[in-house]
Amino acid sequence: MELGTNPSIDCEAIREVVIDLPERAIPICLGGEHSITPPTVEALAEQRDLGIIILDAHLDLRDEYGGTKLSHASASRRILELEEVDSFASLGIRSGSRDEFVFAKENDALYFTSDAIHEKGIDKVLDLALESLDSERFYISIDIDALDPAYAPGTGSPEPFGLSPWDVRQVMKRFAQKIVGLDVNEVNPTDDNGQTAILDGYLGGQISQGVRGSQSDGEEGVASIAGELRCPLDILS
Ligand SMILES: [Mn+2]
Repeated sequence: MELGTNPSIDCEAIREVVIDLPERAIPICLGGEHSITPPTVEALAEQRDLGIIILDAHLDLRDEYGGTKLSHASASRRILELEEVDSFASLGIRSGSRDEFVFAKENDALYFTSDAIHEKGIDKVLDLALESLDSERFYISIDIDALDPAYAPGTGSPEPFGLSPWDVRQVMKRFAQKIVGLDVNEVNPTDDNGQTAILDGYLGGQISQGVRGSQSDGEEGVASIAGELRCPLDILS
């Protein structure tokens, strides 16, 4: 489906489409704004227990932004308000207002900074996250600005000192067998020289093939994620 520019209409349209999907379907949503995530999560959470993993430079915990509660800057806040969601973590955080950090602390919103991922390594941080998240199935939302702007400059609010593509690929590999939905958002072609679009295509397209493969073929499918992403390097060598 293609969306317009009115968030309230679009959010309802997304919710209606996702809630009608068969349970075995894995919705993959390409944004567009990060405001595509809350209605997708809401629809999926009504059907099953699921944890939420957000990759983002920003906390997105503002109650409203730009005069709307459906802003990209409020995406995580809207998700945390859903009664069905009690398992949530965001990774790659390096930006937020004082109020957002206070809200996170007061509401036990789990987040890991990009500094923590750089210092501990992504696998250690994922171990810590999984210890706290009591879910078997996960929805993963990738705000492309979670990545360092050196890798993904084509986005509206770039923040330096971000994640590497290897970090993000490792998240996908660790969760491949548990993913029930995925989105990649906040890609802005007007600020891009093509490299952000390439990552967007890999994350939303090729990795989704690996996710599908991993859930139907077991470990072999998980390996296929790395296999497909290695292809360009294989060609170079
Ligand atoms: Mn962001």
